[in-house]
Amino acid sequence: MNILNIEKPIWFMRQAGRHLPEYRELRSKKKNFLEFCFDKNSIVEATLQPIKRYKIDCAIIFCDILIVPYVLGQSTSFIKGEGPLLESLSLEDLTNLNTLPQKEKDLQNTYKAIKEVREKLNKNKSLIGFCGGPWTVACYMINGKGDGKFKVATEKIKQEKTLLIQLLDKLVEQSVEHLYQQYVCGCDTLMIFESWAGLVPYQEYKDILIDPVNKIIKKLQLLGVSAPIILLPRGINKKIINYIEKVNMDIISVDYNIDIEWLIKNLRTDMILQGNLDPNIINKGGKELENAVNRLLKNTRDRKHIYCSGHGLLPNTPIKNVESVIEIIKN
Ligand code: 1CP
Repeated sequence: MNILNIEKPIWFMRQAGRHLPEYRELRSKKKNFLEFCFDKNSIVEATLQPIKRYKIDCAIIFCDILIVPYVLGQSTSFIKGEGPLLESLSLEDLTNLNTLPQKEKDLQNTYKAIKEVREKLNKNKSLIGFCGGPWTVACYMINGKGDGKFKVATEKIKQEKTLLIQLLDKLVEQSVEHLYQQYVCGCDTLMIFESWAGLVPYQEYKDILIDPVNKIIKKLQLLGVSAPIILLPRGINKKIINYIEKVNMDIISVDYNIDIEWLIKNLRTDMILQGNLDPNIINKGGKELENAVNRLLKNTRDRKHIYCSGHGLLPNTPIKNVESVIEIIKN
């Protein structure tokens, strides 16, 4: 069932992996992350683990936004304790990459896993497929690693914008293909993580953030995809109002730096929001967490809202804190 048809949906970003002991146990059976990420049985199990543990309404397929550069043939690895590391290539070389059939075969396991998860998952629960926003994926491809600043990538906006847009266009095509396959295999809701939107200067929003994502949405519509599309433009603060006006997503995911009370007051009432619980507060728990959840419930009581964290759960988040968020919202 897609997320919009669930009465009061609740899930957490990065609910699979990281904070769950059963995930760490499962993960320890495979040497490296990519091996795990393309193993059908591991994907099925990791995707379903949070659903088995918590009374949540959505499963998000276990994958990563960086499988797109991997499939394009940019050598990609995940270093324990450090994160992703991508082969150093010039922007021109990146724009000339083409899907490698051998690597595409790995992705077939993800699609097979989606079919199996859909069979195993209760029909009343949503299955979310996802990809990274073109800009966010380009940040990692150009920079080679995640350092939170992506200076090399942001400089390209000024220095080599034409080439950068060519790369974004390539990523649009790849993202459409990947999201479409996830949809065909059983994902009823799709999400685009534009995690590094906040690094783009406002005057460049149209070319770097808005047009590429709109192209993805438009192409999916032309392919007959009816799944609602959730978009997370992380870190753009008050510019989110303008962004929402220009981008054709169905649901806007609101990060935890945005004051949702302010947003609701300043936004048209028919826009569906998701978020925006602070993962740091979920991590801390106690009275502060209780207050935060109650504040969110109060602010969203007159509208359709998808209850979710404003960004990924932290690796050391206690299980009982996640349970207490669900408990307060469900009751
Ligand atoms: O060995 C391991 O277990 C590696 C840790 C890990 C995991 C569990 C990585 C490497 N990716 C994932 C899975 C993942 N990634 C999921 C599905 C499972 C879940 O629910 O946790 C999802 C939805 C993602 C999405 C993702 N990957 C984003 C977008 C969301 C966000 O957090 O902003 C981003 C930016 C990535 C890149 C990435 N992959 C892995 C890491 C450590 C990172 C972040 C690198 C950085 O800090 O810049």
